[in-house]
Amino acid sequence: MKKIYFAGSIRGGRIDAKLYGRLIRYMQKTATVLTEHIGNPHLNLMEQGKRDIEIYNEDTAWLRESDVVIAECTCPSLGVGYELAYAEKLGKPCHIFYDRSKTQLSAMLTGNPYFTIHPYTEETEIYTILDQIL
Ligand code: 6IA
Repeated sequence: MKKIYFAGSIRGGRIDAKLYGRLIRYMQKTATVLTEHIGNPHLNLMEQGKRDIEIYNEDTAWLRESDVVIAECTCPSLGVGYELAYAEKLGKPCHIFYDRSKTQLSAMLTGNPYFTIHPYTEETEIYTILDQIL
């Protein structure tokens, strides 16, 4: 099974947390998602259980272990942008999804031909493309 690093906003804002959860559950039917916590709508942003240095070390290790990176970028997140640049340096395939009716993606992503970018208008379009990726 392919190992997926799914990236979505955490401190950038949790407005799309439920969408992340649906995407993760869909991918888990045919792949291993290393970052399933991203879709947890109850993730407590104030919780100090894990130190940031541990989060960074764990996430960068998962990025190295992953076969493909899938990012939902409708809600802008510095962490997701950083992860995408990190994944590019590792040569991991990167697929970026965003709702074209809600946001304009950063030129630092759209201007980089390394990334495969999938603008969508309906959530159902994402699942069709995920089937091709997985
Ligand atoms: O800048 P952001 O927080 O929006 O960055 C989101 C991205 O960074 C996600 O794709 C995650 O892979 C990673 N990330 C950021 N915070 C965490 C985290 N925090 N746990 C795991 N990965 C994270 C736990 C909750 C924390 C706020 C206490």
